[in-house]
Formats: sequence, structure tokens, C-alpha cells
Amino acid sequence: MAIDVLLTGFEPFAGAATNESWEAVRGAAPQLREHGLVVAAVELPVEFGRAGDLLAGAVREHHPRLVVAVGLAAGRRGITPERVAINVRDARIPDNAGASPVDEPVVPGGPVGHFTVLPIKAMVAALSEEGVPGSVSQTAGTYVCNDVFYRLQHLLAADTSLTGIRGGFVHVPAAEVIDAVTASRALALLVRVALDTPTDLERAGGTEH
Ligand code: PCA
Repeated sequence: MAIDVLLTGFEPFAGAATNESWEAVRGAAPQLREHGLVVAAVELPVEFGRAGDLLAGAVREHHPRLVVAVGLAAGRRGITPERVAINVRDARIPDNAGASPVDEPVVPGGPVGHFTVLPIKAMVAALSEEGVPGSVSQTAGTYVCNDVFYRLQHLLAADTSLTGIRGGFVHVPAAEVIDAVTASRALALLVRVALDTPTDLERAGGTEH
């Protein structure tokens, strides 16, 4: 059955008891259902390769209109829709299966990067209207979140049976920065903006260095 939205979050990692990304997804899904949307929510393992395999399987099973994968970026000050996934695995800490790849490709022979196809500027604008801190992020890192993001964008770009499915990645910060209730409300808002915005806003979302 084709559904409206597939959301994914991650299990805990690095010794934490919970992962804010899964808390946000768990809270956002029922809010979206209240808006009449058919939503699937999947908790992914923090494992290179296997997380992307499970996400790909869920995309094929559910054939959603929209896929938003969510991860925790503990050091960030707001909610950050990601602009680009890169074809690199470079792990500072082992994943939950003990793997620590260094300078390996996500997809051997794949392009250097894939851009999101979510309207990230419109999403950030919607956060700002709600008073929730957020900005466009120019990198999802080189750990499992980027791995999943790259696999998602590669799948959607390469498999013509999935043409028309839009997808991308959003990082949420630690609960001390944005609490779970606010994060789940914000995520539900971002999903609705993504569904309702076929063409992104033309406004700057760069970073000064
Ligand atoms: N954050 C990690 C992986 C899982 C998660 O929630 C990351 O940013 O790569």
C-alpha cells in the first residue's frame, strides 16, 4: 500500500539511554495521523550498512510520497535540515555493531554526493515562524546518519520504480537544547511543509566562515 510519509529515527548510541531522533519521530507520527496522513515510523540501528538496508526495505515496502530520516546531532543549537549527503564513511567512534570504517565509500562507485530533495529553506522558514531554532546544515557528518542519508538519496535517484518519492534528512539537537515535545511538534510541522511545498523558497541559507 502506498502511504503518505515514512519517518525514521535511530536507536540510542554512544552510551546514551535514548535517542532524541526516535523520540521526535514517535511523537510526530500521531500528530501527522491527526491530520489524516498515513504514516509509518521505523527505528533504525546505529550500524553502517544495515541501517541503510532497512531504510531501503521500508521505502520499497511502503512506497511513501515523502521520506524524512531523522538523527541526533548532539552539539547543534537547533533543528537542521541537511543539504547534502556525501559518499564517505569515516567513524570517530565505533557504530553499535563495533564497526569503525575510515575513508570508505557508502556506495562504491557512487557519485561524490547527493543533494536533498526536500524544500529545506521553506522548512527552516517554518521553524523560524514558530520560534524554534533551526538552520540549513551543509554537512550531515560522516557517521551513520550521513550513511543513511546517502543511501536514501542514492536509492531515490537511481531506482526508477521509486521516481516521484521525495526524501531527505533532518538532524535534531540534544533534549537540553530542544525538548522532546517541541522537537516532535517541529518535526510534524516540517513534514507538512515538505508535503505542501513542491518548489523551495529562493533565499540564502549559507554559513559564514
Ligand atoms: N546520530 C548519529 C547516528 C545516529 C544518530 O542519531 C549521526 O549523526 O551520524
